[in-house]
Amino acid sequence: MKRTIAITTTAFALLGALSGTALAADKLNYYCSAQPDWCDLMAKGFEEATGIQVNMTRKSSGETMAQIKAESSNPKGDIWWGGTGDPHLQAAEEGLTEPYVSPMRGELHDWALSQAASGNDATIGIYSGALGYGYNEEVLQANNLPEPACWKDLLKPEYKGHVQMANPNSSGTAYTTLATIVQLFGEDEGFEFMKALHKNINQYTKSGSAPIKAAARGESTIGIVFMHDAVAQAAAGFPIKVVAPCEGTGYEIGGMSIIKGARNPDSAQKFYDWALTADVQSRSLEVDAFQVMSNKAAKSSPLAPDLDSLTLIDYDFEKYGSSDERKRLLKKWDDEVSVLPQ
Ligand code: S7P
Repeated sequence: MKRTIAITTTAFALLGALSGTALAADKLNYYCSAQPDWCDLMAKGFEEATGIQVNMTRKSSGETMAQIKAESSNPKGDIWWGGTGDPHLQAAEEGLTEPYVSPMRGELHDWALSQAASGNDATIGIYSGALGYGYNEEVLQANNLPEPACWKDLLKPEYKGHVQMANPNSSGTAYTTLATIVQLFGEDEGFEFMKALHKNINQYTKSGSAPIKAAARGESTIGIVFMHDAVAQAAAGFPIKVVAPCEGTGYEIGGMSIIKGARNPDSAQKFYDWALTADVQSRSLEVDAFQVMSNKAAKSSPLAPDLDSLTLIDYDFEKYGSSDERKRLLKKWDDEVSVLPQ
């Protein structure tokens, strides 16, 4: 009797393990840090292309990085797609993501591969876009404000309460802003800039693109965002003017990484290869995502900011994506900028 129970229990355990494997192969826990409609499009597109069931969590870049770190002893995510490259690089350095060399690499721009090299193959570039800002022309006129054209224009006292940006702890866009200003003006002057800018900020949002959405709706005037996110609002018909700051500007290389200890590693690799194809990357235009895509054959929109015509800084991704530097800059911003009265 005891033996029968033992055999039956073993059989059930085996059956459970096998069905667990079979089910696991059909799932993908997908963390997305790009704009929500693009995240949805990718999730549905992958389900349709493969039959693999996708469970999606959408959070900003810094928040996703924090979640992956918090879950590292019991990982729940399989793949992290989208969001600025700096936190992807930090995750790679901290051993939170898994090296993978995709057969799609030959189709990618050099900048996408150099991101992989910086992250020891535990991340890769999927798109690129320049930082800048946008403003609502109608709100600007209604408030008799001059048209800003440079980063330093945003410090003028007349813009008090008119500028919005995200919090660099949660948002990759805002961390790119902080790192850009430090690289453009040097650390001391850069932090003086951030302190002066703080006086004009009406709100630090959680999400990086929220400031330009608020400006589009007339709830704010100027939003510091990636230029492609400002172009998306203009393309949607809002009176948004896009500014490439006169001093020059930084840029992002958006990332994709497989999470270390992924429960569904095969699904994660399938998604990774699929997401690097030209056809899939070209679908970004369906949701007005105007970044430059990493597959050389992906289509681009005539509305997309032309990165070659901009004055871009030589953004040091290795340094500003390193764990120590990112933590140090964010702490300094928390301690010296965010606490100041406005
Ligand atoms: O998809 C648009 C975009 O601006 O969103 C990403 C961004 O990091 C997500 O928002 P957070 O700033 O809140 O992290 C960018 O990578 C991307 O270009």
